[in-house]
Amino acid sequence: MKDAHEQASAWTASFDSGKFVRKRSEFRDIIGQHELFQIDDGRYHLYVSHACPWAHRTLIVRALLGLEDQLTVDVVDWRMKRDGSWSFNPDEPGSTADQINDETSLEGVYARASSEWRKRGKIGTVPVLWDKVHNTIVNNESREIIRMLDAFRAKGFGNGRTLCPETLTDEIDAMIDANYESVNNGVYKSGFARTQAAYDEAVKALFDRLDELERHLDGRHWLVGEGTGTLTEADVCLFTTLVRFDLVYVVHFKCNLRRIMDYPNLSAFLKRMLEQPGVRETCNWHHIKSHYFWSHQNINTFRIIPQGPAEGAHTL
Ligand SMILES: N[C@@H](CCC(=O)N[C@@H](CS)C(=O)NCC(=O)O)C(=O)O
Repeated sequence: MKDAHEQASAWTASFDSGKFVRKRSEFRDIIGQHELFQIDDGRYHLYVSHACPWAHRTLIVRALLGLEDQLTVDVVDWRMKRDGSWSFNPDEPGSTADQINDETSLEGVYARASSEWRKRGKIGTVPVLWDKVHNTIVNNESREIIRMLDAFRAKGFGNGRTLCPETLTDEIDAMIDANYESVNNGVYKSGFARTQAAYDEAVKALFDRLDELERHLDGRHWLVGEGTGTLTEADVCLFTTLVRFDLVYVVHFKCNLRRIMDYPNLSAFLKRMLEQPGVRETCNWHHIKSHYFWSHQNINTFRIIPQGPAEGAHTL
């Protein structure tokens, strides 16, 4: 029991009356805002996990904006260590070595960026945006990273598309905010709750918001914009949670009032996103499923990875 307790508190940072409280991202520089971090050809690198919904956002935006040549990527092993840390394992299909810093763990990358990192006993999260010129971490907050990638367009990089048109920025931010605590973080609050009350509260907020989104998507293709809408960052941010829902969260995080496949409009939204060129290629089902069930031993003691859902029992 002590081990399980320690494991959870290392990577979740804290609990408040049994409620899961996510830690703050620590590296918050913005490319282009400071002369230290300019947008130069091929200068930046992403460290991601295919399992992680936050890191997945950055991979999707990279694909949709055609920034593959600009941003190199390394992928950690899907097995998160008991203390919540990530390592590199090039022998694992879908994972890579650390091709930039030749570290064996993401902790090593964080330590290069901050000499204090190891002393402070913190655990580094994915995604990480790395600057190859100054050999440091620019930012480790997914929402800020995807917004920065949009700015590459101004320097002529990528396919010229935007996922954050200026006229829609406020609407996009409001939509991302509205989904963050209830849905994106809500599934974790449900799964990691340590009291019945904390769990009940999280599940109610989660499904109330999914019900609202189901109604919101009636007659619309995308969350934000005129008419049927425009594909924006808000869709990407919702998608990475929805795409893990029937596969993992329903069982592992006890989010089982309904599945996404029980919501016609949310299911259609999921399919529509998966059909966008480049998006399906960013989804590694094996990493996603194995990671959660194997890594969170505090809520799945024997690390049994379920066989299902069978084809036809999910929306993917
Ligand atoms: N706020 C961060 C959250 C990132 C995050 O929590 N990533 C998880 C993986 S899903 C992680 O790396 N956890 C390791 C840990 O917390 O020890 C973001 O959106 O970028």
